[in-house]
Amino acid sequence: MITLALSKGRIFDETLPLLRAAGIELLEDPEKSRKLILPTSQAQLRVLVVRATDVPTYVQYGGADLGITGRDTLIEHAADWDGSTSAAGLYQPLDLQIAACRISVAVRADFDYASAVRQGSRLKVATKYVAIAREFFAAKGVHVDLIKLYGSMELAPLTGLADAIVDLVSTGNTLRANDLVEVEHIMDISARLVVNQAALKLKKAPMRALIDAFAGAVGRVGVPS
Ligand code: PRT
Ligand code: MG
Repeated sequence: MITLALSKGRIFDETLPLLRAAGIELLEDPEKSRKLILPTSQAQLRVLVVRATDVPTYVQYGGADLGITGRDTLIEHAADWDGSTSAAGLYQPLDLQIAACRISVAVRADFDYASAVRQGSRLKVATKYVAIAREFFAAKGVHVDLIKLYGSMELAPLTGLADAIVDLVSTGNTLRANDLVEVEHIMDISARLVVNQAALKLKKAPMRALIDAFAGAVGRVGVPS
């Protein structure tokens, strides 16, 4: 049996066409079913429905053989794990080119970011992506106080909680709707296939076949969101 960890929401929606292109159908609709382990049209493959931020953990410890998760989530997971940017036991063979976005710094339209950075002021930065933000501002030599949030980051500059946020941006509509402007593009993000290294050794043939099926599906479906 091979176990694939997925999270509901954005990544799930964009993964379904990839699975289909790889010849795999879910036998139950995860939006309707309360089951957290879903059978697929391939008897030897099942899907685990986990929280997005838990995907790397399941794969790292072997609770799942593979998983699909954002590069953002992978980097933060690795930093929590050992301070690195690549968690032990996690092999990352494939950029699936789905759930594409970027991670950026945004501020209120009336905040003079360039001057604040030039004058060496201490910047208050709110984010869910503490490791990515810390590394980015350290490399620029900008002093920051990081404030960890779990959602609705856009509120932080509007309420005076922070000067800036580090968050995912795709269309930019959310920033615009909240009178925020993007002032730095930190990195591009997309969903990655991650694989447990021990599982790859122990179940070599079926795991390789599945990874190859995903690789082929990316070529066929691979229109970035
Ligand atoms: O809610 P939970 O904590 O369980 O998980 P989650 O919120 O991390 O899951 P989900 O499904 O919302 O997102 C999972 C992954 O999708 C992220 O880790 C990214 O890798 C990827 N992704 C791609 C995005 C976006 N694009 C995106 N635009 N995740 C979130 N957003 C949000 C962004 O945070 C902002 O609030 O959408 C808003 C901006 O969108 P625009 O189009 O207005 O710019
Ligand atoms: Mg969410």
